[in-house]
This record gives sequence, structure tokens and C-alpha cells, in this order.
Amino acid sequence: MEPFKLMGWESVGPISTHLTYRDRITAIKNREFPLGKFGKPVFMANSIKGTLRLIIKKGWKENAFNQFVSDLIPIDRPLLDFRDKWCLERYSSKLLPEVSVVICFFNEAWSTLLRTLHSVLNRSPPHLLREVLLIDDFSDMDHLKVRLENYTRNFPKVNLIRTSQREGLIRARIVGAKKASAPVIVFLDSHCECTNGWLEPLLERLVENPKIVASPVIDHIDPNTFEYISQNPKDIYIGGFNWNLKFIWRSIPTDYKREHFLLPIKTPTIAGGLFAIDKEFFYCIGYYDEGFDVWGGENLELSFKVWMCGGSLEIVPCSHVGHIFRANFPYYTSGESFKRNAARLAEVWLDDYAKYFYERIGNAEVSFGDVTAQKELRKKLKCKSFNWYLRNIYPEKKIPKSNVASGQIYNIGNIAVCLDASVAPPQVTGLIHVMPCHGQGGAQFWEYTKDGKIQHEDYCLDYLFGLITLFSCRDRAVTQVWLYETKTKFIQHIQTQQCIKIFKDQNELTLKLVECMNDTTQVWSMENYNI
Ligand code: LR7
Ligand code: MN
Repeated sequence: MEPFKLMGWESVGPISTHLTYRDRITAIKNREFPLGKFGKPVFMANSIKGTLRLIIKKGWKENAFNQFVSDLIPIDRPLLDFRDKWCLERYSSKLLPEVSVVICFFNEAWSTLLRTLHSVLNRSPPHLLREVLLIDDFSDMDHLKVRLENYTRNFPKVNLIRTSQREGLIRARIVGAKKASAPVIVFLDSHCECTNGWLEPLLERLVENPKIVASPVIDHIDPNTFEYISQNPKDIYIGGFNWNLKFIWRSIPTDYKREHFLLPIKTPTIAGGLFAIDKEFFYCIGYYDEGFDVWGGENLELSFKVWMCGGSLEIVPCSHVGHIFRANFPYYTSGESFKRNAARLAEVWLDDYAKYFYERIGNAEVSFGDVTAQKELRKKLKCKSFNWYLRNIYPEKKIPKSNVASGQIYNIGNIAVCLDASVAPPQVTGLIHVMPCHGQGGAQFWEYTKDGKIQHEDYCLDYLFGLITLFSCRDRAVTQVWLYETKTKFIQHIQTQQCIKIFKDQNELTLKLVECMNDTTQVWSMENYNI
């Protein structure tokens, strides 16, 4: 049998190197050598081959994280206490309300689901934890059937509830909210780890004001090594959104005033998976829109609704919960269902600002169903306008200006190709591509602004180190100024006086700046040109 090197062993005790991987894994499973202790990473050698490699691959495919590593880590692994002394002295569990913790899951791995559960059971003051509701959203994996039923039976506070059809996470959460018996509901994703003292600071906010919806700081659990990476409390992110109606993380505005960096921070939006809410308040604002399918949009719906209808959202720096951030979905969800959710959101809550969303999806017709009930609720609750929300809650949010042009930018010579900003999100700064035009906005939605910028969200077409790239827009950046002339249809870079040309590079299309010349590879069309 091939030797199997699982790095990181050094940290858990002496191990004889001649053991085969099976022996080693047995040893780990018998907890002779607990891996991932205190949130430490588990590294695997790249050279693993054979059956084991296939098992690891399957784990990634089914979960979009390294299930093999997760399975080796105890379901109740200890974590470090990340709390600052300030937090330790400030919070106690006295005089706080009881909670129902609701965890919805669809085909979650055994180890991650149970690690979530045990972190709740072990790290919540028992007198505050009335129940944990596990909502199974019609999973079909075997381990979530009888095995899970038998397991949860050992824990009187744990209640396993199954939906009778796949509802999607939004309606599954509503099922949980309706079943919850405690006065406060705390939602968690099914692959989280709560840290010591996570609950009390959240509840304290709801006691202060039941219309506050409180989110913990969401720490990262690495999807590959399962390292627990705590966010620096001095550098916490809050929520925002872009006009595609997706949630984004952003730094705290520099002029935001707080007496202490560990005090709760108001946030215009929350990421959506992890938060505490007063049950009565959640009921009053109509839970979520039940017309939302599978995934997405409900976080902004809740955020807009809470602020506009008299509540507020906060991130509480003394409360830390880890979440596995993964790069893709392990389950099927179509762009269409997100678009439908977003359209419902825009129709009900965005007033005139809905047009910016529709522009960004190519002004496509979306069949979003019936939203009368949601509109009536908004009226009944006398909620404020979206304009009020933007001015008072999210004043930093840039309202799209009236632009010279907006939409796709396509090449006349190759009429089917468009400028495309789709670079993987964390590295949005990067080379700009040309791709087949799809007419659906998104990464092919550009604005040509009055000051000569060619802009996608907060990123601008730039010319740096001899490359046409995408870079954060800056007010006085000379490298970001372009002239589009309606007569020649050239896109000219002002600083260098050169024009954008398409090159064919071994079947791949690339962009370069060259001397301006009347050639169809340099001729571009900007949609909706207004001046
Ligand atoms: O059909 C489904 N039914 C479910 O019950 C699909 C999913 N789910 C469960 C799933 O098992 C998980 O527990 O719903 C939960 C969330 O699904 P994820 O983990 O695939 O979503 P995510 O972490 O990628 O997405 C974030 O945005 C979602 C938008 O709908 C939800 O609000 C998630 O709760 C949210 N997660 C977080 O806020 C954690 C922080 C990450 C960020 C940003
Ligand atoms: Mn998640």
C-alpha cells in the first residue's frame, strides 16, 4: 500500500512514519490523533493517488469543500477563544431570552452538519437554548435518513423536521420560523462552527430593541484545509449590495463614528445566513417572500424590509461564528431562479431604482409571478421609500449617473463579441476579456460615463503596464479616461492616444492598444448612446 502523508501531524503528536494511510486514518478516527484541533489547518499531500484520490474528488464534487478532511476532524473539535478581554467582561448570560436555533440543510455532509450542531449545543448557555430545529429540505443522501434520526434522538433539544418537497432555503427557513417555540430565532447555515460566547452578544442587542436583527462576525473556515480563520476585530466588514442585487462585503466607511471598535455596527445589509431575530418581529414583517426559490435575494429582501419598515441591522463584533465559504454550488440552482427572486425584490422594494437592476440584466422580461401580497404588506406596515433607505442607511452607495452610454460594448468587425468583465470575484482586478455577447447584462454591462470612464460596477477599464485591465475606479486616474467617438467608433485611450483593437491569438481573442486606424477590429458599438 502506498504511503500516505497527511501533513500537519506534527502538531498532534508523534506518529510513526511507517504506518499506512489506512492505519493513520483509523488512528485519527479513533481520536488518537485529533486533527484540526483549535481550528488548525489539515494539509494533504498533493501526491495522493488511487482509490483515495477518487474518494477525495467525490467529496469535493458533492460538497464543494474537502469532505475527506472534514470527516477526519472531530465533530466537536475545540477552537481557540478569540474574544477580546473587553467582550469577556461585558457580556453575561443573565436576563437574556431563550432561542430556537434553526439550521436548514440540503444534502449536507455528515461531519459538517454535526459539527455545526455540536458547536451550538456545546457553546450556548444551556438555559438559553430551548431547541435546535434541523430542517431537512428534502435531501436524498442516505446518511441524512435513519442514521440522522437515530443520532438526533440522543439529544432532547434537537428536533429534526423534514419538508415534503424541495422548498429551497428560503421557504425551508419559513418552515423553521413557524415551528420555533422560543421568543428569538437564530438562523445558521449547515456548515458553521459557533465559538465560545457567540450567542450572548447577539441576544443582548435584541433585548435592547427587539427590532434589531443581529449578525455575528462571520469567520472563514477554509474549504480545503478546514482552518478556522478569525476576522480581525479591527478590520470588520459590513454589508452592501450591487445593482445586480447581489450582496457584497465592504469596509466600514471611514467617517463611521463608534466609541469602541467592539461595539455593534449598523450595516445596510446582512449576508443572510447567520442572524438572530425576534420571532414576533419576523412574523410582523411577513418572514421572507414565500415566492423566492432555491437560493439568493432573500438576504437583501430581509435587509431592505427591516430598515424600511422600522427595524435595523447590526453586526456584533464580540460574536464570532465560522462558515465554510465555497467557490461554487454543490447543488443545482439556475441563474433563472436567482433572477426571478431579484426581480420580485426589485418590484416590491426598489421603487424607481428598479430600473438600474433591469438595465443590468439586459432589460430582459422576467416572469416573477404575483407580488400583490408583498406590496400590500409594505403599504400596511407603512414602510419608508427606497430613496429614504439609500439616503439615510447607505449614503455611500453610488447611484448610477446619467451616462453617455450603457449596455453592451461589441465589436463591429466581430459583431458577436462583447467586452466582458467576468473575472473570478475576489480578483476582479484583471485582464479584460472579449466573449460571445449574451444580451443578459451581467459582466457585459458597461457604463460610459460623462468623465470618460468605461465602468463595470466599481471597476473601470484601465491601461496599466502595457495591458488593458479592469481596476478600481479612481476620480483623477488619467489611465482610466477613454474617448468614444460616434463618427469613427474608435475607443481611444486619451493618455496614449491609442485605440482598442481585437487580436486573434491562437483562437483566443485578446485586446491591445495600437495606433488608431480605420480597421473593423478597432470599430466598436456602445449600446444606448444618448448624446
Ligand atoms: O435548496 C436549498 N435548501 C437548503 O436548505 C439550498 C440550500 N439549503 C441550505 C444549505 O444546506 C445551507 O445550510 O441553505 C443554507 C445556505 O445555502 P449555501 O450554504 O449554499 O449558501 P451560501 O453560504 O453560499 O450563501 C449565502 O447566501 C444565501 C443567499 O440565499 C443564503 O442567505 C445563505 O444563508 C448565505 N450564507 C451566509 O450568509 C454565510 C456567510 C457567507 C456569505 C456571504
Ligand atoms: Mn453557506
